[in-house]
Amino acid sequence: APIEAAKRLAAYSAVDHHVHEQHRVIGIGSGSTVPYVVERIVAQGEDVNRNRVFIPTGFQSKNLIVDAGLVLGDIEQFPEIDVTIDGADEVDDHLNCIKGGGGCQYREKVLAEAAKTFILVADYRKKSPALGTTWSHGVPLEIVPFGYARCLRSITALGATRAPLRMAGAAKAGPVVSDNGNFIVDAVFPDARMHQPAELLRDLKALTGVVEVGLFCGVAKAAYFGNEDGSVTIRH
Ligand code: DER
Repeated sequence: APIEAAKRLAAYSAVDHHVHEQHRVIGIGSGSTVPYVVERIVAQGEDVNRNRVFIPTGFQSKNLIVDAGLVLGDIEQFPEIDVTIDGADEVDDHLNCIKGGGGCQYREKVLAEAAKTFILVADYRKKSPALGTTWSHGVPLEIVPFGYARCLRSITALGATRAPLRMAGAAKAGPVVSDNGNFIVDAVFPDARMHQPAELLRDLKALTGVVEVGLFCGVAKAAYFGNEDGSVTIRH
């Protein structure tokens, strides 16, 4: 499938450029692209991986590391990360990105900020001139359950046209609960706000009850996109 091949391309290229012998504390993100990151790191061999620890960004990320036979590390023990590699839902020309499609944006942002180098990997669908162009599901937010109705009202007052709780769907009656025990909200804002992500991030973070926002601005050092034609686009 072209999209899976593009994910693998991006992931392999990012690992080959940014994960070398001297990189020993490695942050692993969430989603369906990062399994190819782990695959490429495992292929570097047991000798180099024996001296590394891998920090997860949630339940799925942790199981990726454990299932690959890599050494699991805790961010409290390894607060300085050499390189974190993670996926994204949409990336603009300035490397601002929407993250949180998988509801892991809180721990993802902790690991992104803890890393000397934070790298995004994605297939061609995520490459965009401005946020909100290809990703129409809004900005994923993590909010505390206590007082969530008031919090939703404050998000709407900020200009969100829709701010529904992310529901678990058929899997379970009721809302999705994050790895941190909070609710996820997908807040849709008009393009004018999405095109100024740093300002929107600042306004959202100021709201009582908002724990974290799936807007990463000025964090990524580079983004690797796998293309349909088998080429890789690297944005710095
Ligand atoms: O939730 C996230 O931010 C993840 O990184 C995810 O959105 C990436 O999606 P992917 O499955 O396309 O890699």
